[in-house]
Amino acid sequence: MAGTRAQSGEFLTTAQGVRLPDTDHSLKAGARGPTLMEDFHLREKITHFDHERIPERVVHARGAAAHGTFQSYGTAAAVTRAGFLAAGRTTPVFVRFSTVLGSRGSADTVRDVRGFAVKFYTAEGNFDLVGNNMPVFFIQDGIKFPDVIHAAKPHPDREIPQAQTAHDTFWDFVSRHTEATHHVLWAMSDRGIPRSYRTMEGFGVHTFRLVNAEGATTLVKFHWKPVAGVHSLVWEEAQLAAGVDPDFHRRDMADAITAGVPLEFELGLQLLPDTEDQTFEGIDLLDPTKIVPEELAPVRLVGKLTLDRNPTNYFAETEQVAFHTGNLVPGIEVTDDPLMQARLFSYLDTQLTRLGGPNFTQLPINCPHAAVNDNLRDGMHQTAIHTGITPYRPNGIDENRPATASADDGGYVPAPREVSGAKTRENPVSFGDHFSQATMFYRSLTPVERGHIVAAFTFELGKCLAPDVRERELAVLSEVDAELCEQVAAGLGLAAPKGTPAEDVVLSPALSQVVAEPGPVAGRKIGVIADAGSDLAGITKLRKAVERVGATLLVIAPVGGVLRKGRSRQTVDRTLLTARSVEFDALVVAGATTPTGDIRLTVLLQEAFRHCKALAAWGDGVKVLVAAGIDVDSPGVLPGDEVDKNFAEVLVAAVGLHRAWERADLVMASPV
Ligand code: HDE
Repeated sequence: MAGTRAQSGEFLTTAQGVRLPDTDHSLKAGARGPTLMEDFHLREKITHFDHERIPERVVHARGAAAHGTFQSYGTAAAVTRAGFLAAGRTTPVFVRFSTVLGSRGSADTVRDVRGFAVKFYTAEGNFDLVGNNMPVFFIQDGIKFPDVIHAAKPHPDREIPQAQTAHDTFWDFVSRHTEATHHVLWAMSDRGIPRSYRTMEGFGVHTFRLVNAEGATTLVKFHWKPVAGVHSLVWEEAQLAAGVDPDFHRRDMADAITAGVPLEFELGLQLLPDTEDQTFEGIDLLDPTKIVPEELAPVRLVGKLTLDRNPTNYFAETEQVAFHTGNLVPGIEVTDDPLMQARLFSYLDTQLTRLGGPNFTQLPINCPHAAVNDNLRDGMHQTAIHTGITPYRPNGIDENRPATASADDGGYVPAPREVSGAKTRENPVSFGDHFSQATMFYRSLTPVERGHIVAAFTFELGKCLAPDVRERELAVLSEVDAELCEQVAAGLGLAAPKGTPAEDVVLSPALSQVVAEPGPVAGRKIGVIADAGSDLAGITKLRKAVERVGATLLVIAPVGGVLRKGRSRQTVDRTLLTARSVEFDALVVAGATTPTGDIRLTVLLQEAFRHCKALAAWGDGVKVLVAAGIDVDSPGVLPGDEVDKNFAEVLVAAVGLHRAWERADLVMASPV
């Protein structure tokens, strides 16, 4: 087997299987002499190393992935004949999350769109749902993709800045290309800086077409709903994390899976009638800059995705996985969305460069679990040893095998559709509305979320050097919402232009991610600050309580090692040198902890306070909060006497609310 071959046997060998006595010294003419050309081991070792890298993805280069399963509820069986959505089916999956703009080694927490690509290894062949964590896109026609990406990537002269849109060329482009406005609003919202891959929604973006067993069609938008709720970082936290832990999201996912806390998402469908004009309630379903509000078309849950196994090898799996929007199974079809149509070409094409030829489907991670019997032959990196002499049809020598499959045999037979039209390069008129849904998105959010959008625009445009770029984007914002435009303009010290934003938009409260009731806390991290004098038995009690709900407790102490008190022991996970508040969803000071007067402790607590995270302390630990300048009467600050059931419950509920947003006005830097 290709996957295991390189690591079989007891001894270190060459690639040819010859056992090696020494891999640390090259073969030389004398200890101080020149290296000999005949050293085949040296040449093989260096040659292979020289070629270890493949081109990174032109977009979505930075990513992390996990294996898992998709369990169908069977609730979609009436609308699609896709076998993996039938009742009782479990399908293996591989999911890769990514940022879009950054290079492979860039930071996870930058402001960007996140990729959410799912490969279902179904019994009918691979189905790839190559989505994002935002439901709309910057462009309506795939022919513009090189333009938007060239504008968003680092400037070509100096290759600056890395992994972000806060620079002139991006804003130059989107301020002139106003169909991007809705997506830009999403990118500037909290959705651009997710807390974790487990707290992101996912979207297929385009409208797809489902076909059922009788041939009836339904249009559909795919959604992934995170069981953990939708939560984000705050901007300062995202910036800090990019330096403190550039692997923030991939570490979070891998650690949680290792700890037995899988990532969970439910697949949801918005079902829309397949009408002649392919619109719904006036919304053009072929326009990828538009959503269908959930209030108009509910998201029906049809199955659950559980990611519970880390890849064994990053390169072999996460790097070499090749997604393709054209990997479809019977019962799921594409529509004429011109963005999607271009993608159908791009995803196959890009692998030829990235994976070095046409045989990448033979890589273990890309191999379908369904039987493969194609007539594709030869090419770079062919690993199969095909038998027979008839890779063509029709053939008589092999009785015309392999046979073609009818729909009844499970063949992919598209639903027949009339297509006609004069050749033209133009958009339908309905694609001309660039602002109304951006307005809907902005106004549907809570004040704190709107404040984050204002701050994000003010930050990003503040990084643009060309005055006309800032002014033109303000003109765009004036068409979205006057308050938004005025606040950003004030932050930039510019006059706010007057626009004509839509006044009558119907809001969609489902777009907000602020919760009123505590949600699940599985996968969250709670840091407990302690020292040798602390109530270590209390920490044990708290650990049990938070682990019961799937969260992790980490002990932070002035120095490393093990804290001991009486019969209690606590291993130190982080020290004041290695801990930074961004790693934790809540901080707790253990009872009887002595304030160290260490500025790093003050910074740790103050940062968590600024970022509206839950802060708790019991017993004398409360004094540590006070010494760090924390007002213990503030919302989300939870002093207690000891670790009892109530203390733990109140803490878990506060983490479940994600943030004490009531504190936001007090502590978050205002954009203006
Ligand atoms: Fe992609 N996109 N894309 N994209 N995309 C790629 O394929 C492309 C678009 C998305 O984890 C590339 O194998 C074009 C929308 C994800 O491996 C490339 C257009 C959405 C990933 C490509 C789009 C996406 C990619 C780069 C406009 C959300 C990462 C490497 C017509 C619905 C998949 C690769 C992974 C990757 C092209 C637009 C999502 C070059 C031409 C819209 C999640 O083929």
